[in-house]
Amino acid sequence: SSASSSAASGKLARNGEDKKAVICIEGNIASGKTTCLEYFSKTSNIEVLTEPVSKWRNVWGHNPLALMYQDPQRWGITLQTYVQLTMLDRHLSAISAPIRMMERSLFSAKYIFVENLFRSGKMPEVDYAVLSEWFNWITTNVSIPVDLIVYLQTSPQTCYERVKQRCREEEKVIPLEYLEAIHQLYEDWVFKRSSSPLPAPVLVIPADHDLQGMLHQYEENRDKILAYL
Ligand code: DCP
Repeated sequence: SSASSSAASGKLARNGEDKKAVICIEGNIASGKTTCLEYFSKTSNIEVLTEPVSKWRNVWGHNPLALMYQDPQRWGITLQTYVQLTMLDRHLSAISAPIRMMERSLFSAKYIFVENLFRSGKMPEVDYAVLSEWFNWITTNVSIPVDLIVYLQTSPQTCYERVKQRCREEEKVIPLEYLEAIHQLYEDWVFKRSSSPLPAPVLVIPADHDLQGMLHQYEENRDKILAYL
């Protein structure tokens, strides 16, 4: 974003440090974000942060991810409050390479997942209000620079098949309609100006291909991604 790049050039002017770039990999559940990050982790100068999903499955011995899927009305806010904290922690952690790639962001957690719970009637308005106030406070008071969003664009059907294939226990209850709703929110966010604000420009990568096809996509887009920064 222009705000983050001017902040970065200000930093450059003050202490001669090089600008560090942050890329967020975004996409539906099982769109292949982890594979993408694995591919780029082999590139020098890029540090890769995976999503803190293991934390969402175990906080003090509790599994808020599983609880959310079992009863979103009751546990949606519990999971999403913790997701917001863990994403904020990721965004604010010290960057050790010129380029950081991370899985999802504080922004998609709010604009896609919290939004979906609320719009589908699975989150009480008071929970949505409290999460929104937290989110607004954070984004007003803390600088969260993002330079590029890479959107792995899939069909909900592809994600549905991948979710079934990988058999993550918590996700066994996910119906196709859930993936369709997440898909629609992502599409609106990326392509519709009237939707939630984008923190950075977006590069779209078609992601319905099989593993070999995807590795080929990443190879082809590698220079494009690096050229953005
Ligand atoms: N999740 C959620 N709310 C969020 C973020 C994630 O409910 N704000 C859920 C969706 C998934 C699980 O957490 O069930 C893991 O999320 P991802 O889809 O990001 O992780 P994957 O491992 O599925 O990514 P990929 O398969 O693309 O590598």
